[in-house]
Amino acid sequence: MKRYFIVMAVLLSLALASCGGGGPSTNIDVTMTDFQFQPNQFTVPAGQEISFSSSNNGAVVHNFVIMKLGTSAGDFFDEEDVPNVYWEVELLPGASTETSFTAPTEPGEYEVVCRTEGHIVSGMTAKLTVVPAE
Ligand SMILES: [Cu+2]
Repeated sequence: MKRYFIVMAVLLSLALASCGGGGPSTNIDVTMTDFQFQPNQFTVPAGQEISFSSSNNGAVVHNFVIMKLGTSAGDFFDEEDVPNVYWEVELLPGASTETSFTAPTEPGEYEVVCRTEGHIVSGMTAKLTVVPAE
């Protein structure tokens, strides 16, 4: 019985840690649906290698596109936004990926969007906060 409580305590602390207080993490785990990122806020340390895992649970193609600092795709992602992409990954419906990218070196708030037509206005946006590395 005592062991049971210890296990529960460990699980609870892990759950609390994963809910995060907005602390930086080198892991991003995001689910894409029609038309949301879940979760839609991420905090990462500047310049670090970030493990990125994601799955598309929706019925259409989705993308996770990080815009460069100070840029925004606006309501519609088009050709003029392409040079402002910092990093992106595309997932077909039902697909998943495990990859990684290097976080931007400059701290700040970065816009994340899905560049599939019409998805930004449908609410498929997120925020990536880059904080100075410890
Ligand atoms: Cu999308």
